[in-house]
Amino acid sequence: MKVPEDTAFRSQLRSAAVTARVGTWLGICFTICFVTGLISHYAQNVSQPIPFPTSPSWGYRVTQGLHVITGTASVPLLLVKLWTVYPKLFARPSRDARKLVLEVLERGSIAVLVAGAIFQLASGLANSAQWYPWSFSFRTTHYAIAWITIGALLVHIAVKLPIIRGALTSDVEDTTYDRPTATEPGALSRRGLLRTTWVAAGVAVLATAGSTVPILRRVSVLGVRSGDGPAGIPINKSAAAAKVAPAATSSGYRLTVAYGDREVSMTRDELRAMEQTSERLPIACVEGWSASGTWTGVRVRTLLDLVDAPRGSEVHVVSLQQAGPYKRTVLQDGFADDDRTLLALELEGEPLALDHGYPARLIAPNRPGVLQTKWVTRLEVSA
Ligand SMILES: Nc1nc2c(c(=O)[nH]1)N[C@H]1C(S)=C(S)[C@@H](COP(=O)(O)O)O[C@H]1N2
Ligand SMILES: [Mo]
Repeated sequence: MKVPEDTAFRSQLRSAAVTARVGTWLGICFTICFVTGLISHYAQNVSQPIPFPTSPSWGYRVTQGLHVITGTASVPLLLVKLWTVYPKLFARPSRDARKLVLEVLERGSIAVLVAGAIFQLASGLANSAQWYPWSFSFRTTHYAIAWITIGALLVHIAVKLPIIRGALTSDVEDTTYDRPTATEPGALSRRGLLRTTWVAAGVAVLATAGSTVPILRRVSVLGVRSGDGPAGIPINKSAAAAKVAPAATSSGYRLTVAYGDREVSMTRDELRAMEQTSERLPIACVEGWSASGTWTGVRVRTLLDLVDAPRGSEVHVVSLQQAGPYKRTVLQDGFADDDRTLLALELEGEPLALDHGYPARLIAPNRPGVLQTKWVTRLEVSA
């Protein structure tokens, strides 16, 4: 097979005029994705030198919803953008040594950018579909590659800035920056291609946004996990998958609050007999879906007072679950002391479903869903 040369690609659609316009939106999406990703990563850090805020309670719901929506919209944008530029892969290398060095550097940075972008979108989409065909830690890897990708993106924008500026300030039909052989009309006009691209990105947004925005639920074919589950809140890990059913339904269940050598243990009925508080708070999963519910239970702060734990204490929340990364989470002091943070016993006026964390679960404002620990059996205050 003969490798084609870039001169063999003749469509006028493959023009910097198109690339720059699609690239602008891709850049916007990547920037939002990067910033909201940093927020999500920080929110899941155990140590938070600057305390993650507990207000607004829906903050993480918005940032993580945006993260997954902009990531999904990036898929069609990236595909179109790559399609408009890939003939350049086949361009003859320069004979001039100095130019050649610059070309190699530029192509190297683009290779990093393309590989990073594809990795981020593919791993992110797989993760939001709860498909984990890998053995590395998703969060660590996605975070590291994000920095590499955004760095390569900045270099790319800096290198291309004159062309980007020129292309964006002239008409979309302008041919100034076209390859000399890209002269044949395409299957549709440049405007038509751009419109199709915006529609594809829009469809991708609608198809995912439904897992966060209730009125979009019915059009949300990709937001599969939304709206099902008891009280309209999806179930992430079921009691069966977490292997907690016998312990969670046993009459031997106790909630223990421990601080130093002080310990208090209570049955679920004893928890029910304490002052009950109701809060409307969302579960906002890192995978993008979110849903609000009215939770009723005992304030975590009230429970900590039973063992005289001082304000400003960090609390370890321990689940009945015996294995898995979320069987034990850290509740930072800002969350522990917030009056809206509950050990919930009920959802929408009904006892928690076993899958939602019966007999008791943590629910705190503005907290990634992954840290809203279910089947809680122990609150341990760090002394
Ligand atoms: N013990 C335990 N708690 C857990 C999990 C888990 O795997 N084990 N999953 C978390 C995740 S990822 C989310 S999004 C929420 C979902 O709560 P729900 O299933 O009640 O909607 O529970 C969290 N609590
Ligand atoms: Mo989650």
